Amino acid sequence: MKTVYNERHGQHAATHEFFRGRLVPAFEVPARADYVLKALQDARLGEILSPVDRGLAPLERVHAPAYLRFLQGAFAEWRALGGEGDAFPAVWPVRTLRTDVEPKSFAARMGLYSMDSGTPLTAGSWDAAYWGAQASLAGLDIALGEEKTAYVLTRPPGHHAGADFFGGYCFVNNAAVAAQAALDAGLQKVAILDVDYHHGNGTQAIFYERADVLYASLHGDPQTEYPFFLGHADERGAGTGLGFNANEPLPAGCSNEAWFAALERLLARLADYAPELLIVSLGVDTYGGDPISHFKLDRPEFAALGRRLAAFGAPRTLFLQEGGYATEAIGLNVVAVLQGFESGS
Ligand code: OKP
Ligand code: ZN
Repeated sequence: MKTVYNERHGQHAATHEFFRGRLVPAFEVPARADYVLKALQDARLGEILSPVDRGLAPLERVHAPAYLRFLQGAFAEWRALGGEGDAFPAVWPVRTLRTDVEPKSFAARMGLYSMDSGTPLTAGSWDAAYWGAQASLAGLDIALGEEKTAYVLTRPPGHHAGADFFGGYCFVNNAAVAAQAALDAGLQKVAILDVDYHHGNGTQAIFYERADVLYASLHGDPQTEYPFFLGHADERGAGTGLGFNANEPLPAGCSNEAWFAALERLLARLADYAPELLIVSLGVDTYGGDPISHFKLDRPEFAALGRRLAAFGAPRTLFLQEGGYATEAIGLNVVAVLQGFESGS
C-alpha cells in the first residue's frame, strides 16, 4: 500500500497541554508520526509519497472561510498580544451567549473557534494541519486511481475539528476534506468509519444532515470519555441525513469481543449503504497500552481489523491517521492494520 506522508507534521509541536488544572507534557507529539514512518519503512509497506499543494479551496468546502483565516493568523496574533509559549483559549460562548457576532478581541475569537483548552495552538499548527489536508487529498487521488487504496500519515489528527472550531488536538478535519473532495470528483456515496477511541464529533457534525456521506463510529461512551457532548447512540442524523449517522458508544474498559461485535453492527449498516469509497479514520488509541484511552486492542486485534476491512470489500479504501498516544507502539499497531488489510485483499 502507498503512503502519503505529511513531512510538515513536525511544525505542530506542543510541549504541554492542560490536564486536571496542570500543564503536563503533550500527548500528541511529533514522535508519533516518526515512529509510524519508521515502522512503515521497516515493514516495506510500499512507496512513501509527498503531497502537492491544491490550495485552500478544498478545505473551504467543509470549513468556514472565516475559521480558516483565523487559524492562519492566530499564533501571530497571540504573540503580538504578548502571549508566551503556545496559545490556549480561556473563554467560550456557551448557552445564552452569542456566536453570530465575531468579536474583535483575540481571546474572544480563540474561544469562538474552539471547543476545549486541551489543544495547544503552536507556531506551526496551521502549516502542519494545512499540509495534513493536502496529504489527505493526495491519498484520495491514489485511492480513486488504479491502486484503490492508500494510507495517509499525518498529524495533528482531524476528526474533532468542526466546520468552524478546533479541539481534541484537531484543527482541520482531514476525513471531511477527503470525503467532500471525493464527492466533488464525481462520487455519490462515501462512508467514513471512525475506529479511533474517541467519537469524531467534528466529522459527524459536518455531515449530520447529509445522506451522501455516512458517518459510522465506535468509541468510548461520551458519558465518561472525550468529547463528552456528542457520540450517543440516538444520534442518527437529521433531515435528509436521518439514518446516515451511526454511533456505537462502548463502556471504557470493554472487552475486545464487545468492540468487534460493535464493529460488525456498523459494517452491516455500511454494507447496506454500499459506499463507493470507504474512508477509515484510523486512530489506534484503542490499544491496551494507550495512556489516555481505555480499550484493550493489541497487535492481533489490529491485524484482524485490517483483515475484516479487506473482507468488507469496499471498492476503494482510504486510511487516514487519527489518534494513538502510546508513542512507540503506534507504528507497529498501524502497520498491523495495513498489513492485515493487504493480506485479506
Ligand atoms: C484526539 B483523538 C488527556 C485529555 C484528552 C482530548 C483527547 C483528544 C483525542 N489528557 N483530551 O481522538 O485521538
Ligand atoms: Zn482518539
